Amino acid sequence: MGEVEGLKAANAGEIETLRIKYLSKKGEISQLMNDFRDVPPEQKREVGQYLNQLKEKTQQKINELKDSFADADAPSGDTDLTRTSYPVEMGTRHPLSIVKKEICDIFGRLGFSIAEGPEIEDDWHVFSSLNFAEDHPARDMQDTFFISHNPEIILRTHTSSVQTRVMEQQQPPIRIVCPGRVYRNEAISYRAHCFFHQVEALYVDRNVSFADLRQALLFFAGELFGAGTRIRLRPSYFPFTEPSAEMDISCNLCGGRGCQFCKHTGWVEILGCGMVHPNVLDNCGIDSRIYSGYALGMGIERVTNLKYQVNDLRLFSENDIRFLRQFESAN
Ligand code: 2U9
Repeated sequence: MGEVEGLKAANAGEIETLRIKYLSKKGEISQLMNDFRDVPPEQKREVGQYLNQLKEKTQQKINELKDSFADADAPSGDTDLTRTSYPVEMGTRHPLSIVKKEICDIFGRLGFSIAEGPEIEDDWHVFSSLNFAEDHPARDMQDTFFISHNPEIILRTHTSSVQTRVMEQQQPPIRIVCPGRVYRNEAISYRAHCFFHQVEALYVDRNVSFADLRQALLFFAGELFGAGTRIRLRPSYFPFTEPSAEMDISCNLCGGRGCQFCKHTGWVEILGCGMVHPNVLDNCGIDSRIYSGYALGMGIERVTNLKYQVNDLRLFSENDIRFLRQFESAN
């Protein structure tokens, strides 16, 4: 039993009862405060002082009572040590984080290490060093978010800028995987967003060939989508790779027979890739007469959509726990 000058309480619950009785909005002291307006003017000063002191002292005594029970670690008579604890809700990893880690781990097994860089970038690292022509549409304000024009500071539109930074600072062999958020000036819909996430990989060394790229891609597809996943490479164009290709995987929903998901082709597009353009190597201080390299890039949202059949991009950034909880078992 705790007692402080007339106020007694046997436990924390009783202290709260006292607090409510005296100090809550409808408590006795608050009532007195309300009646204060009827006090004649000549007594207001004295009664006011008295009321304030009464309120302060009561609060102080209640605090002292609380302190006298504060040794909560020592179990008192009314502590039930057998009572079950409150359930602690476990959080889950975000689906994009799950897939990003899976992709990076696969490249990790091929000897790639992770490299990261700034999201706010300059024109050189995002466009010029990567062989984008002066009038390339990606440089346009309609496609890229500008922070300033002179000097040109932008939000990166791909993580390739991380690779250009690494190449400027390091001579081959370079074997890096670059995950990160990128920004594009797009209207938000179920299939486009103004930011999304990429993983890109870069391997530069002597004698790196397209055959090395193809073998790495085959390994990657089998690890991410299951053994037996087939790949096909279609010719494509990117300013920073030559030759360039897009990779499809055999549809893992219908096993390649054709379904709505793969638009009855048996194949789904998954990433872009190619041999690093010699201009890009030279721009970053790597001698393209000695070294060659391959690079590839993919959108994490796209891979996640394919793996988990998510059909609205906006779900990834809305933080609706009914959506996020569905990935508990994938953690
Ligand atoms: C350096 C040189 C070359 C990275 C590459 C792609 C192909 C590609 C897209 C996939 C879908 C972007 O997320 S997406 O919209 N990317 O197709 N990316 S090759 O090539 C590089 C990177 C860095 C220095």
